[in-house]
Amino acid sequence: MPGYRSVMARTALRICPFCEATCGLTLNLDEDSRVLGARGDRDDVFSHGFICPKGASFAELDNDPDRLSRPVIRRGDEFVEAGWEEGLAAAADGLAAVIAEHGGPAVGLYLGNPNAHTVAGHLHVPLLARAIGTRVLFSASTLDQMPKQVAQGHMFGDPFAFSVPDLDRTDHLVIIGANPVVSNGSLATAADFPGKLAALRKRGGRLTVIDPAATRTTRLADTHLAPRPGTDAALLFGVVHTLFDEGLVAPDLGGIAEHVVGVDELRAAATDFAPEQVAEHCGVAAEEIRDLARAIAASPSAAVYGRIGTTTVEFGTTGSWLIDAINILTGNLDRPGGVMFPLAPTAPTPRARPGRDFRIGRWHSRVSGFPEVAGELPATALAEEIETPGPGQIRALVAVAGNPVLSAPDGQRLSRALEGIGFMLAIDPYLNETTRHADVILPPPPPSQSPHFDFTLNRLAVRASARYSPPVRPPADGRPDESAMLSRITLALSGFGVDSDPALVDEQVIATMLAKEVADPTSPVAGRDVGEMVAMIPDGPGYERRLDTMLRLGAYGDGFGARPDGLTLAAVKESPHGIDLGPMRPRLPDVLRTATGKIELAADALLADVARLRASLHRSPDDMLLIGRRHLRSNNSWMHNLPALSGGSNRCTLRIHPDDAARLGVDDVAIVKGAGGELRVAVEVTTEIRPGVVSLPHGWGHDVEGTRTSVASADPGVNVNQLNDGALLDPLSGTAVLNGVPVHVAPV
Ligand SMILES: Nc1nc2c(c(=O)[nH]1)N[C@H]1C(S)=C(S)[C@@H](COP(=O)(O)OP(=O)(O)OC[C@H]3O[C@@H](n4cnc5c(=O)[nH]c(N)nc54)[C@H](O)[C@@H]3O)O[C@H]1N2
Ligand SMILES: Nc1nc2c(c(=O)[nH]1)N[C@H]1C(S)=C(S)[C@@H](COP(=O)(O)OP(=O)(O)OC[C@H]3O[C@@H](n4cnc5c(=O)[nH]c(N)nc54)[C@H](O)[C@@H]3O)O[C@H]1N2
Ligand code: SF4
Ligand SMILES: [Mo]
Repeated sequence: MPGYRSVMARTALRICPFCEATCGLTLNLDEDSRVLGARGDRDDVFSHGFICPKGASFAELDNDPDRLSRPVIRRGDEFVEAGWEEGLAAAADGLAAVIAEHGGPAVGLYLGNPNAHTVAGHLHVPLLARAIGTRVLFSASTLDQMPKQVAQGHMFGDPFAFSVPDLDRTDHLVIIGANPVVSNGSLATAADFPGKLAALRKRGGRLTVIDPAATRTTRLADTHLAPRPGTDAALLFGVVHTLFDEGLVAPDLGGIAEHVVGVDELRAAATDFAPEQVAEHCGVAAEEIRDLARAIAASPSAAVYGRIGTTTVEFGTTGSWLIDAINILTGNLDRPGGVMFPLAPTAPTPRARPGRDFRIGRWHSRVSGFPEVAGELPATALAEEIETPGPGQIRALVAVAGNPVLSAPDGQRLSRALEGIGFMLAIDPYLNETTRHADVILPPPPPSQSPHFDFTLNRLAVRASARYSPPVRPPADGRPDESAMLSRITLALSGFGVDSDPALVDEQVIATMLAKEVADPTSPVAGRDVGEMVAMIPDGPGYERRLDTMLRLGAYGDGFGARPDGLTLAAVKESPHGIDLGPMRPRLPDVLRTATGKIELAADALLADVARLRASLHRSPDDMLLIGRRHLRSNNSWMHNLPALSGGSNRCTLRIHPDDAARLGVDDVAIVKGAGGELRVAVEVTTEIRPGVVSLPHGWGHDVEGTRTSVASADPGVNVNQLNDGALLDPLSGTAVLNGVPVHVAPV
């Protein structure tokens, strides 16, 4: 900062909220607790000092002068700053007016990616949705991992029963459609992914990567297969076929056969997918597919792990299903070195509960009739639900931590829809491509002034730990934290004043949670007195009191004194570098929630979609297929405003193979056309991509009017999702096809 001389006064520990790796950071603070810098915390029990360029830019992000520090309210074409009371009242009144006239279901919610990282996103957003009285919910999940959740729902009975690769112990890691050396891992929370891949090699293990592009991760691989985008499900069926065909299925499925049904049905479904039948379609030799099956089966342990390149595709759910089917058939589910089910510190104490078959379509979207999936509607349906008149039309939107104008297909259409919406509330620190359409923006405090606990990512962690970071200082000048903001709007919509104490919301939740527990004979606190337990929770902000309650009732918890050595928030606070809770442990059958209590290896809903995959084998290939990529110094759409992370090469360029570039006659600039629009883009000719495929990163296109992101706007890039009209979905999960999108590439 010009003219600002800061001297480091102290340090504070804080878990990094910028990606799924959850690294422990040490922040350098000045005497006003302003963040001066960040480094990896070597004593952190989970991350042991690892840090990446994004974490290292913590100070810039925290102090970004473009961050909003006060509410802004739209007055005509302008935003004006307002005080907190006024901003919160405007938010609550705007929503209340729409609810009064059109009902709660006229309010839609869009929840973006950082909700998986914030305390408020986990604890307080669901309560706001309930107070509004809406289930018209959209999120980044249907631009991301929903197919895996649906597959898990059908197989394990619980869409949140995440199977995670045991990175620290596996002998053979098979990575499909992920680039964790750059992304730092996703749906596999592990700090220092590069170090874990090096350790795998050092212990004599093997790495196979399946990706149409050459990446920093494929460079470390023993074997790299480069299929045509969107064909992984067929390739994986080729592997399943080979396992049966060559007698490679593990005896007794590695010891879990008693928990599995559907082996014969899966064998039958794989009949038509012999490697020889899928090879040409996938662009991978049949012998390579057979070798992959043999190598997985022959490894003492193996973990097949799929990410974005396997989910945001036409057959995303089928691919996610087959990944775990291979893990199961080769005896690698629920055993060390294979894929396992993490047990988070806030997960309830495991106990037998009756199951029910997972179903989608408990309700449907109004315009296109898309089935609800895990309580959500497809993000690609948001614009039409706002645009289309009639009963149930979305009249108001609450967008929390999301930028769908850039992250979802056809942002121009969504922008137009948002221009005409009755009321929009954004809870977001930036005035960006999406929030510029809001009537009220409420900015949460910077990360250093927010608490951090990984409710969501602990469920995906390759090793269990309990770590909590309180805010390094509370926000000043009466500024509410994000939890308080949400709670106060929740209270206002529930008939209390917007100036009510936000803790009321949390106390109500705690009372309800404990009442349910004491009534459950299998609970560690069965039959206890609720009031006595409430009195045991230390004073503090509502989110801390709820966290303490969850930890104490949880799998590692003290059961409110029943297990004196167990976890409490106080104990976690006494260990600021975290408490290690050990490697993943086998969890079958406790984790299963299907009606049969078994793993459904061939659920009807999954089998029903196989015909569509079979038909795709005979489609004539498209001219060019577009895929995405990520950059180490970028994070979806919202970190392009930090000087330390901007500039450099290979940012928002179209990667294309030299053969294609020559054939199509493109050199430094090209026109790319897709169903949703066309873009003029800088070209990067490289052999690091398969012929027939081009790649562009997402989250760019910061050249629209009316935003306040000065650094990002100066180097805006193009919005890849404008090429996509959103018509292509994985029908089982409502997830947008963002990889393997047909495009035309031509010279300017
Ligand atoms: N073509 C293509 N499109 C993609 C993808 C792709 O691979 N290719 N990837 C998809 C994936 S995986 C995802 S997850 C989505 C992401 O989609 P979104 O979640 O819609 O977009 P983000 O860019 O992550 O936007 C995050 C927003 O949260 C705000 N924010 C940051 N911190 C906080 C906070 O603490 N509190 C609040 N309230 N707000 C905060 C930021 O300012 C920003 O506006 O994009 C998807 N879109
Ligand atoms: N630096 C950085 N880190 C991030 C993010 C970021 O934007 N920047 N975003 C975060 C988020 S929200 C997420 S969800 C994670 C995602 O984490 P990852 O899934 O690891 O993300 P990507 O780096 O996009 O890797 C996807 C890979 O899939 C390949 N691919 C594309 N299509 C196909 C296909 O059809 N088949 C196969 N087999 N491969 C394909 C691409 O070439 C690419 O290398 O990253 C998180 N971490
Ligand atoms: S890897 Fe992820 S969690 Fe770790 S420092 Fe980087 S952004 Fe933060
Ligand atoms: Mo994501």
